[in-house]
Amino acid sequence: MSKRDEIFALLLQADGFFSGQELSARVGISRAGVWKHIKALQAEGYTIEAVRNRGYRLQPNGVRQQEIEAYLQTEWLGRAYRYLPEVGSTNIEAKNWADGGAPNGAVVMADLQNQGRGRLGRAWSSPSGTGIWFSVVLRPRLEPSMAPQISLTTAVGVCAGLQQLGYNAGIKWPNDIYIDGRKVCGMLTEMHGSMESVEWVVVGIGINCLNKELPPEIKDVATSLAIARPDVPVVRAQVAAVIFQQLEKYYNLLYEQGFAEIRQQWLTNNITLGKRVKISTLNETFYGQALDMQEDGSLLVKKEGGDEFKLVTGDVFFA
Ligand code: BT5
Repeated sequence: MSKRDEIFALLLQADGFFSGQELSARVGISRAGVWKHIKALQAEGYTIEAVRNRGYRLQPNGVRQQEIEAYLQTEWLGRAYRYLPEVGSTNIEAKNWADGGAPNGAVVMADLQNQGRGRLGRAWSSPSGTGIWFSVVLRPRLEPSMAPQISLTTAVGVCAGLQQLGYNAGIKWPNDIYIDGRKVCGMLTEMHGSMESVEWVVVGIGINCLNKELPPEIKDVATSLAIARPDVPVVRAQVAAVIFQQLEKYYNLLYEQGFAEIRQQWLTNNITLGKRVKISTLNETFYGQALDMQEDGSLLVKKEGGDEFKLVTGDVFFA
């Protein structure tokens, strides 16, 4: 544990103020050194009061490992955990960690991504102090053709977690999570392996949590937990831990029982089927009605004019 993590852990455990003198003695650095780390934690977005003769008091409003662990009930997902205050993209960090031997279930979490990415190189807005931006390393025993199942399972897990927390979440094909007709969460799945077997899958998940406002370019199509339910206080570490648990549950189910039950859960919670949609693929754009999500994860669409179309990759808009 770094000195900063040690200081953080002591402040987290303290129920109230913790004296600067005792911090310096316990961690084995000068009081000026303690102050330097307090400033750095404040720069990470933590609210830490400093009061003469009383010491420091922390408001745990972040996503460091110790905060997550206070809520975490998983066996394997999120037990190996790396927190980075600022990063380009957690998917890139997780892919590097996966290549370097990260265990199944390892998580990279950031407070701020300055190069957050969506699919097809689109930007993902990930400001500090607002969301949970993380990537999970999975080492499933699956054939590469089953990768879409991982994405759909991820959607089922995140949706279940948000519902458990009291949000009216639903899944838009393939794996966006919506509340009240707006996107609250997106996912980016990347994979590495041979034709026969998957070596690792990195699932990147971004959930808007505390944002009271969203950037102009997405504010009409996106939402956050705080916007969706201003009456519910949002603790990001709790949101993350609940979602880790639901993800673990549904990945276990996928590995143990196959895709059929996951598909049922997806169907139960989807907001896509039966709707009039605009489909945009690399080659064409058309309107139709979403009919079914098939065993291979594709979306069956009845095109306006008659033909059925099997959508494997592309964007779906409600029309
Ligand atoms: C996605 O792409 O929805 C995948 C987003 C994955 C983000 C996570 S965060 C952790 C990990 N690290 C990364 O770098 N990425 C993953 P796509 O379906 O292509 O949607 C992208 C579109 O969503 C953008 O073009 C915007 O219109 C919109 N968008 C951008 N930021 C958003 C946000 N914070 N909330 C809702 N919508 C957003």
